[in-house]
Amino acid sequence: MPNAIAALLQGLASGAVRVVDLTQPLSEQTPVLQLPPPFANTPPLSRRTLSRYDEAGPAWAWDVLELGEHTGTHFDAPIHWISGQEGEDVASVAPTKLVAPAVVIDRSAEVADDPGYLLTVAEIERHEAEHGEIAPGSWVLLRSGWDARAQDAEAFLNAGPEGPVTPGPDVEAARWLGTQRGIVGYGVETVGTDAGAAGGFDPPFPAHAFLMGNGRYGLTQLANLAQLPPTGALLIVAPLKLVGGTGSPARVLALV
Ligand code: 23J
Ligand code: MN
Repeated sequence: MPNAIAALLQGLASGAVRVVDLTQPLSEQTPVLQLPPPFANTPPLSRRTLSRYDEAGPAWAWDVLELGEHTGTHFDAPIHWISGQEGEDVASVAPTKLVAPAVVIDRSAEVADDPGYLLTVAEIERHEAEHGEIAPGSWVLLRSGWDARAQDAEAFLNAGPEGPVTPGPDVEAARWLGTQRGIVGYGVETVGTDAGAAGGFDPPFPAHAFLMGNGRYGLTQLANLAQLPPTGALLIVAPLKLVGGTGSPARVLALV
């Protein structure tokens, strides 16, 4: 296809190809993961002013940021987890992996009934029976409807007496995602790729353990997955090229 880029540009110009922003806005109000003691927690975004068209900078405004690598819509690199500690940091991720097809598993109806919904291997296989086998090199995205809560920290984190109640894969689905289809990674609308209850699973946080341990990536706090088809969208994931980084806030776009 000698004119593939020209065809894409024409599709963008005509509206036949749409750009969907899968990124949540990043502000001081963006909710962050809350781990129980004794674990350290990631800070939300905070900003300090350097200048505002004033004596510190007469014609310019700029700020200094403080935020976690895992604050807001973000990318998890393999070295984020102990199982992937010999793997890639964010800067080492090949750009071809950052432009890849997306498979969307929509379980928003199930999650509406059960916010602690666990995705199982049987459910992934049910999706494959309907939409075809997940192609190697794809992102798998779980559409849960959780993005509707993203502007309300309490509803988004959904902490109950037993800890957070949010959807995610069970242990065997996490193992499957890490090992069975050669996926690039797994992305979600919730604060982490693991279910809220996953700290009590064996292994703890299995999505992190099996994804990172197999060189796969994670994407969290995504928006607008409802606008994606089950297959056929193209994801563009842009984390900072942070040397030694375990993750990075990312702009995530889909071409539909
Ligand atoms: C550290 C420990 C547990 C979790 C996480 C980080 C994340 O969700 C993350 O942002 O990678 S669940
Ligand atoms: Mn993370």
